[in-house]
Amino acid sequence: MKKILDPDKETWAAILKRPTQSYASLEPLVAKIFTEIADEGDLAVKKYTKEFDKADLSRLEVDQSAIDHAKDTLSVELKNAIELAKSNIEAFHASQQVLPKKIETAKGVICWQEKRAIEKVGLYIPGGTAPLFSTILMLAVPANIAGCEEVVMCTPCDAEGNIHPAVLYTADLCGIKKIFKVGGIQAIAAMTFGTESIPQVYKIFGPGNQYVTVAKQMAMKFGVTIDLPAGPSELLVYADDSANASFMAADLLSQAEHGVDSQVVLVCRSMEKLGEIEKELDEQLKKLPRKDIATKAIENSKLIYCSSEKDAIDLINLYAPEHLILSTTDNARIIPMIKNAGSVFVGNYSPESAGDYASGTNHTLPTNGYARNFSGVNLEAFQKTVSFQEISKEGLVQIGTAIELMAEAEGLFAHKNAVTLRLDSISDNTKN
Ligand code: HSO
Ligand code: ZN
Repeated sequence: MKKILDPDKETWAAILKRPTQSYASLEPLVAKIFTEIADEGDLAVKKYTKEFDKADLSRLEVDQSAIDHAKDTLSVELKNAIELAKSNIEAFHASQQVLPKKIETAKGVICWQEKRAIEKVGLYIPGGTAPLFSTILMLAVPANIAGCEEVVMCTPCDAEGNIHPAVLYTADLCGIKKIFKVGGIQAIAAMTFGTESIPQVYKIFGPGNQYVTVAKQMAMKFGVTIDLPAGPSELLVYADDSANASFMAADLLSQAEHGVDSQVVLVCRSMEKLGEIEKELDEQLKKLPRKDIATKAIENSKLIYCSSEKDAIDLINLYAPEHLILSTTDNARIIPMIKNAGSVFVGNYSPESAGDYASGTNHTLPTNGYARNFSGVNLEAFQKTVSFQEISKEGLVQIGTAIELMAEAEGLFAHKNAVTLRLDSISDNTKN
C-alpha cells in the first residue's frame, strides 16, 4: 500500500491513474463469435458454451424444475433478506418516476415530454468467483417499474449446466420469464442478434469481465445500446479525525475483495487517523476468506494525506470515484463540493455494502473516471423520453413568421411552406 503525503498537484494524475488495460486484442475474437452467432444462432451459442464454459447443453433456457429446486434450496433467512432488499430498491426507483409537465412556450404552443419504457432489455449477470445475484435486483426492479415488456437474462452455468440457486431464485422473484444458461461473448452476441431461443433486445445491462465488456461495445455497432462502460470496482474514502478507523478499513476491503484489479483510495485529513486505518486494514485483511484477491487489490491502493481541504476535494473530483464514503465532522458542508462520484455514502454508519445490497440505491455505477460524465443505472436507464407538442392556430400565428424566416435562411423552402400554407389558411378563415 502506497502512502503519499501532501502530493504536488502535478503528480495527482499519475497517483490516481487506474491500472489501465487495453482490450483491443480481444476484438478479433469477439467479432468472429458475433458473426458466427448472427449466422448460425443457437448452434454457435452452444458451441461456444461448450468451448468456454465446458457445458454441453441441449437446451439453453433454464428449466422450471431448476427454478423450483432453487426455491427449495435457499434458506428462509436469505429469501427474506432478498425480499427486503427488493422492496427498498423498488421504493427508491419508483420515486424516480417523473410526471409529464406541459409548458406553454408561447401562447397556444404547448410542449411536453413523456417517458416510455425500452420494450426489450437484456440483463447480463456474470458468473465468476462470486454469484452476484444482487445485481439482478438492481437491473430487474427498475426494468419492471419502467414497464419493459420483455426482460431477458443471460448468465453462465457451470460444466454441469447448473446456475447458483440464489441467482435463479432472485430472477424468478423479479418475474424474469426468460433465463438462459449462456455467458460471455456468446450471451451478448445472442441478445444482440436474437437466436432461435434467445430473443433480440434493444439495450443490454450488467457487469462482466473484459470479454463481456468488449462484446457490449461490439453490440453497439449493431444498434444495441448499453448501460455503462463497465470496469473494475472502486472506492474512495474521505476521512478526518472523526472517522471510525475500523469501519473505514472494512469498507476499503469490501471493494478490494471484488477483484485483483479493484481500486481503493483513502484521502485523509489526519495523519494519526491514516495510521490507524492502515493498521486496521492489515489486521482485517488477514482474516478474509478472499484475502488473496484483496491483498493484490490493496497493493495497488493509495493512502493519501492531505493537509488542505481544498486539495482533498479537488483530488476526489479529479479521480471521480465509483463509490465515495464521506466520514468527516462536516459531511453536509462537503456534499455540495462533490462534483464527480457515482454514489456517495455519508457518515460512519453508511457502509458501501448497504448500497451494494439493500438500502435501495443502485449498485451499477460508472467506474474508470466515467463518473465525470455518466450516471449510474436508474429508472431512466430503462426509459426513453419522447417529446410532444400541440400547437393551436393562435400558437402558429405566434411563432410562424420566425419559422418561415429561419427555414428560408437555411434554404429549406418545403419547411417554410409547411407553415406558410397553414398561416394562409388561418388568415383566409379569419377573412371569411
Ligand atoms: N460493489 C459492486 C456491486 C456488488 N457488490 C455486488 C457486492 N455485490 C459494484 O458496484
Ligand atoms: Zn461490492
